[in-house]
Amino acid sequence: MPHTLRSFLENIDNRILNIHDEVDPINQVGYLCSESRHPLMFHNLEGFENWRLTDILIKDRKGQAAALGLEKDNEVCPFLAKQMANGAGKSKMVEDGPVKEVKLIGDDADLRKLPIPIHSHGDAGRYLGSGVTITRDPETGIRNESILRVQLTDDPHKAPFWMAARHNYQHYLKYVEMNEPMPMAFAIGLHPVYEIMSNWSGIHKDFDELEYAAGVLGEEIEMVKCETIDLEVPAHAEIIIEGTVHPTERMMEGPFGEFTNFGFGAEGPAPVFTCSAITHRKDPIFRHMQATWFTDHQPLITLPMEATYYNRLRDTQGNTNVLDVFVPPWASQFLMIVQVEAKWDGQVNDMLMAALSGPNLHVKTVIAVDEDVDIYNAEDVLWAVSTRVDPAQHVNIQTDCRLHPLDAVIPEVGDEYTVMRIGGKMGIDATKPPTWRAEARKKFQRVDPMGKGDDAIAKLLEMVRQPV
Ligand SMILES: [Mn+2]
Repeated sequence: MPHTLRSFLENIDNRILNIHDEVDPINQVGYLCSESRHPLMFHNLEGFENWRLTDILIKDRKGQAAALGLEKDNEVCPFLAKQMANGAGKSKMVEDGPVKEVKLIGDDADLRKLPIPIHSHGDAGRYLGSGVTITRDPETGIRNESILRVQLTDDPHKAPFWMAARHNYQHYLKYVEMNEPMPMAFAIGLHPVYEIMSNWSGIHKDFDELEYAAGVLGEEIEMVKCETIDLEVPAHAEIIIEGTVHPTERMMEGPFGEFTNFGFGAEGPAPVFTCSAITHRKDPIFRHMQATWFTDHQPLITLPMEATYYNRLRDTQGNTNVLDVFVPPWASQFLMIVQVEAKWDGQVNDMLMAALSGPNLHVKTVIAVDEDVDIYNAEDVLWAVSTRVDPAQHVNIQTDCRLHPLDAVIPEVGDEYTVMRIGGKMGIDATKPPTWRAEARKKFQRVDPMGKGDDAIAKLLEMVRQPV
């Protein structure tokens, strides 16, 4: 059985909060998703009969572990890193698939009829933030996927979108050069591993992100031909939106509340998607991704980042004992915490520089901590920063680096289609002296409260730890 959104929902069935009350998806879903600690399924969408909407599937390590078929939280990053190091899988063409059960072509393909929410107060309109965006390189024939933000308008078929500087953008520039419309499709509602890997930013000369995800899952992904454009899309998606992007057409796009928690930073004239077909399942589930603070939006991007950096940083100086990497969702993806056990002096600083110049533009601050610090716990990490850092020795600041286009505090440099920013990056070494200087390292050993390790007090321990 292929890995689909539905197979994943079945796996986490006992964790899903099913909401049968009527909810207005356009105006009410955003806050509910943003506040939820549970995977959500809305069964009763006002104005959208027959549709369901789901979100908050992989917000925490528990959901991520479920997507990867794992038991423990701290297996997530090392496991994904290992699967990614094994390389990409394959895709195969099939004649038909469930996503073709309903076909809306031409005038019937009205984007406004999908239960696409408004994410935040101040947004320019309803936004599709959960479409895996598919384009193909006109020279190499290799597809690319990413997840872009797409704004609905009063026109049923026109949707300006923000062309972030990713591989899809490079395809677009080639079509602009040829002065031809670019075929583009959005796949909504896939198994989360396909959504996660669509946000991977590495180089891929002979495979695409969907095939990479198929490798992680150990399957071949089945693709079907589009109805109105020359492109292949996942056969088991819930919804496919097909269309083209004209090389010179522009509409105003934004503002849009982003993962930074700001609504500004990339708004302006933007390329326009013209929808020519929508296909979907008979009883479609709209997979939403709410773009505000600490929702699925963050881990969708940070998971492949964490795994990529885990592999990359272990390679520093040929062999660095990196234990885990965490890009905390509460820090809007710009901060990375690396848990490491360094053997030699200088090893942590080299590793920090490798982290600061990695494949993702997000990483602005990197904090290195030891094996005795819980990297998922902000208080513990800040304890290490507070007690194991001499700012004069252990903070490394670089200038004139390229940073994420949505990092609004960083100065902007001009470009016609997208936003570029140049500014500083910082590495903080909050680790103890390395293991080869055992005496110096000992001074930074944490003390344990008396009684720790005594099984006789386990029950009392549970009691005192209860939230008030
Ligand atoms: Mn790519």
